[in-house]
Amino acid sequence: MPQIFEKLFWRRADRSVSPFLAMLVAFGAACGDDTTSGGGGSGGSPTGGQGPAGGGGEGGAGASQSGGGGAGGEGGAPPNTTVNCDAPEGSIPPLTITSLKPDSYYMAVPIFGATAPGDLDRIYIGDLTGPIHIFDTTTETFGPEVFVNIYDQVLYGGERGLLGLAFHPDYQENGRFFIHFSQAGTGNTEIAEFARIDEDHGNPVKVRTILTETQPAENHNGGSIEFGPDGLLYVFLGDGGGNQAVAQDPQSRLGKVLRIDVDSGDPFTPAGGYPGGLPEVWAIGLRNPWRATLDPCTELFYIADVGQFAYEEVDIAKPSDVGLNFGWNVVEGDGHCYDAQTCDQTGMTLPIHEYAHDPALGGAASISGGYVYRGSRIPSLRGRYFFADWVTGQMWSLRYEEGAVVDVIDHTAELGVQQIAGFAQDADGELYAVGAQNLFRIDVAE
Ligand SMILES: [Ca+2]
Repeated sequence: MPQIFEKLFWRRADRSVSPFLAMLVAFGAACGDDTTSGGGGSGGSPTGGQGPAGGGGEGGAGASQSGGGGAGGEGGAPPNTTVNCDAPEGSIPPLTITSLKPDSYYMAVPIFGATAPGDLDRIYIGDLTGPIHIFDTTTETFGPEVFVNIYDQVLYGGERGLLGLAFHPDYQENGRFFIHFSQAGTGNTEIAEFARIDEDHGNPVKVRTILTETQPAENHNGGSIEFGPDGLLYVFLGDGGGNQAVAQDPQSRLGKVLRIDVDSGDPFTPAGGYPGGLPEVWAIGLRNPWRATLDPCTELFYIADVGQFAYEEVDIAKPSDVGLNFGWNVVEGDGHCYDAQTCDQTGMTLPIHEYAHDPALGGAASISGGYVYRGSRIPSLRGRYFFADWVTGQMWSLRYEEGAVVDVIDHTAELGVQQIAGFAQDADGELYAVGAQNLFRIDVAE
């Protein structure tokens, strides 16, 4: 059976191939790729299949809003998530970052974590090379086996590989999940649907291809795929690394957010709505939205768009915002003209936050977007969006309220780690950083 083969292969690969993979990772880091792209070998992060605010969960169940979380369960199905949407409390204590991976468990290039709606004790960690690992947040253990491994369908290297994962809002009932990856052989973009075999295993043989897109270059493929609170799948694609101006062309899928309905149509029903665009185009003007996530409490998407030579940025959008233009490649970051001859910013939606590349840090940078903290262990962090820089090892958080960023905290001294590709958020809303062949949790310093 394919599943058994896959398990055997991975275990074997674990021993024999891992030094080679590790070398590739190290190579990617050292070369840093071009500073313009998504940070060499790994950039990346948690796509959070994150059950949007309880998905279909009726009544209290789904949600988030009360924080009481589990509460909703009376009699009905368990809640899809137990995040805590309460207001922050108290002042922020000294923080630390805790390494969770034992030496005995191997991950080649982990880049993000996702959760499955209704699965309250697990983070599914996406690895650029093809496997999806399981971390149990209750026992704090990995494995013992990978959930699924599609290494033989993936072209891995640089910014290519397994890039995104999203579990269907009704995953507990239907076992459907979706993976975004670079196709073996071509490196082209593919979004495919897969099916659960049992609680611990997905079938590596795909059910069907949802969409494919030709990639002109090896970089700027984007990454995250996320279900919105509307049950639609949002697909975040980069400009492809070729002609960057394509990000402004609504007739191309590159440099876009696509929105599709995977519950109807064959293979999907477009639900984009961008004026004059392909029917699946929902927003335009992105360079490389490597990680984008949904805050289940405010139902806002936080889109971290990797910049070119000078600025990294965080963009915001809510599902009802049809037709946004995030500016690339006319502008980079917060309105800095990139193509000065045509720097008309009319109608553009500029980022809520940017940071400049720091010459003192070598000038290279690549933002790794995270999540809004919605946990209970550190109440003072609630509502803060965390993000990091893959190249420089910096980490920050910010609070976005009533249309503006109210404060930004530089956590680098406490939480900074080199090569954080992305983040993860468990069902309780707690936050983890993913990268450097490890999984880290953000904790209160003892
Ligand atoms: Ca922009």
